[in-house]
Amino acid sequence: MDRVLWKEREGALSSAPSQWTFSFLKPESLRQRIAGEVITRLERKGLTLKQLRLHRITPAEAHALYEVHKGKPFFHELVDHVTSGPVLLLVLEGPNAVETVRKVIGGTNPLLAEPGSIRGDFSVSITANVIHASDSAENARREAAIFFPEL
Ligand code: FUP
Repeated sequence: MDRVLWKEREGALSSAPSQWTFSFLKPESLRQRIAGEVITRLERKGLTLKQLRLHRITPAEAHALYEVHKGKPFFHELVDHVTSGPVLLLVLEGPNAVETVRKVIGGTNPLLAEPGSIRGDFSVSITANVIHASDSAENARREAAIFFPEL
């Protein structure tokens, strides 16, 4: 991108309110070695990495993270999956970060996720759908606090 276009884009982005959100790359992203590409897509959309940590999610953390899904038929499979290997925890900051990240990621179900979105391009399973991102600012605070209590 040339300098003028870059400056215009930065200007347009900076007029939206800045916000942060929580996300993590699920174990299959690291197994498939697509972590760098996923992060690049988020950065290209104007998001800045504020925190980044390789982590093995414990069953207790997974239960806290997905507490709204307790009792649903997929709950145990989901907990088993996110605890099955290292994940990459992220805190991302940028204009309308919660909404922007959700848009870049795409829909939950890989069959319905938009082509061009991260899940639309990389995910093959509803549980192993490459990346998680908070769906509201309130949930971002709650979820980030599980892994980054200092925030
Ligand atoms: P999302 O916010 O897009 O990750 O989606 P949800 O909050 O609806 O789902 C949370 C997690 O449960 C996702 F990783 C997908 C998983 N899930 C299943 O494994 N099976 C289902 O039928 C629905 C969701």
